[in-house]
Order: sequence, then structure tokens, then C-alpha cells
Amino acid sequence: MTIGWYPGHMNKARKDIMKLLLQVDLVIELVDARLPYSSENPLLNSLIGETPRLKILNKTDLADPATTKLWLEFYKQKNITPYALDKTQPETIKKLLKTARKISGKKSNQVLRIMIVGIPNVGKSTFLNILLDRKVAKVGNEPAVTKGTSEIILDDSIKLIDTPGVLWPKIEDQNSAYRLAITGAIKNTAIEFEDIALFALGFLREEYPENLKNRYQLPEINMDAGLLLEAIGRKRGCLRKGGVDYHKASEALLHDIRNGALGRISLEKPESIPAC
Ligand SMILES: Nc1nc2c(ncn2[C@@H]2O[C@H](COP(=O)(O)OP(=O)(O)OP(=O)(O)O)[C@@H](O)[C@H]2O)c(=O)[nH]1
Ligand SMILES: [Mg+2]
Repeated sequence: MTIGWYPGHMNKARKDIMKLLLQVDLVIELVDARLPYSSENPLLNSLIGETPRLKILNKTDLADPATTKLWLEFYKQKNITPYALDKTQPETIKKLLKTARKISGKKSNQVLRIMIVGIPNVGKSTFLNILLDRKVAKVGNEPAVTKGTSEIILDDSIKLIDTPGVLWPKIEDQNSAYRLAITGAIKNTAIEFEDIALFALGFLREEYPENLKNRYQLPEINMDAGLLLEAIGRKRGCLRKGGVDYHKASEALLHDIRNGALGRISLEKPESIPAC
């Protein structure tokens, strides 16, 4: 099955972002620390162009710290300085406003307009709320919670713009699409749960065997991903008449990965992405 998700509201958001870019001084681009390559939207990337940008590897609390280090090194070699952050670090996030002003070239007596962009569910609205120190934007543990752009005044000198999560019309690299689906960036109704779960299991079995064994108390995991899913289904009580309910088992596995119940997991390393 080819994975993709580009509903109408995303196309509208793309156009709105394009217009707003003419008026903003800086873009804060959030990517997911668990998959910085696959969660970087090529569409947004080309739209942002030369506008000053602050790149954030977000949700680091869910990512493997050793792999996040590798990513920071990778970007450093490309002369990019991203910030590895998550919502448990509000004070560090707020301090970024000073850095943002510096990068934007705006003087302290000038109004600074910042737009926050990124793929769905990466934590943009949560990030905005942290900067504002109040819950203004709606957040939710599913993609496409924010449906339109909105500008919020932080104070006399800073304006922030929240935007809907945007993907792109055709995700060429289907490995990336699978990873995006694992993290919940693609709407559940646009994916086959079992398909994604089997992909995830193939990866976890190789890269995070201990996390898999510990979470589901499985002494042995060297088996076909389908059999592994069946074993997980039994452990999690995902049963129906006649055996394991594979859909429910897949749902349980993805839920566990998404909320960190399997531990801190990164889905890609700099060495595992196509040369760029
Ligand atoms: N573990 C973890 N969860 C986070 C973090 N930031 C946001 N979340 C959660 O991720 C989910 C999505 O957050 P939102 O802020 O709504 O994401 P968004 O990018 O605005 O999503 P859309 O508006 O749908 O594009 C929510 O359940 C948040 O609580 C983080 O740093 N760590
Ligand atoms: Mg949002």
C-alpha cells in the first residue's frame, strides 16, 4: 500500500504559509527528533527559502539520546545549528526568543513576527503555548488538530503565528512514509495499521530488541514480524474469537511506540538516510 495524506486543508495551509512568509521575520521549523530526515517537509523547506530559520528537533524526550547526538553532529557538519528540545523544557524554549531576535536581525524596539511550521502532530501548538505561557492553541494527540493559521500577540514586541501541520502531495520515499505513520503524523484512517505495525516490528527487532523484549515480556524475538505481532497480541490481550485480533494488536503496538512505552526510540540515523 502506498502511504500518503494530503487533504484539502493542507493545500490551503501551504498557500497561506506562502503569503505569510512575505510578512514574517523568522520561521521556527519543528521536526521530530525521532526522524529528523523524514519529518522535514521538502515543500516547506523550499517555501521558507532564505527567510531566517530556527530549526528545532522536537520531542527529544521520546527519541534515543545517543541518536539525537548523532543528528546534532550531522547538522553541525552542514553548518546548521538545530536545538534539541521537548515540552518538558519550557524555560529553555522561552529563552529561544532571544536567539530568534538575534537571527532575524530585528532590533529590540522592532516588532518580531515569528511563524511556527512543521509536519502534523510534531508539537507546534504545544510549542507556541509554551512560548506564550498560556494555553491559547488547541493541542491533541492526533494529526490535523490545527486547521487554519492564527496570529497571536505575545507582547508589544513579538507576534507568533501557529500553522496547521503540512505534509506534501507525494511522499516519494516510502520508508519515510512508514516512519511518519509510526509516529502518528499521518491520520490513522489513511493507514493500514497492520502494515505499519509489521514495518515497525521489523525495525524494532533489529534496532531495539531489548525494548521489545522488556515491554512485552518476550524471551525470544528472532521470528517473523507476523509471528511477533501475534505474540504481542496475546500478551496485550488483543484477542477475538479464534485467535489474535491483529488490528487491535497493531493498534496497541503503535500506541506504545507513540507514547514512549517502549522506551526512547529513534527511527532513523544520519547513516541510514539517502545521501543528501
Ligand atoms: N512526548 C512529547 N509529546 C509532545 C511534545 N510536544 C507535543 N507533544 C504532544 O504531541 C501531540 C501533538 O501536539 P500538538 O502541539 O497538537 O502538535 P501540532 O504540531 O500542533 O499538531 P497539528 O496542529 O495537528 O499539526 C500532543 O499530544 C502533545 O501533547 C514533546 O515535546 N514531547
Ligand atoms: Mg497544532
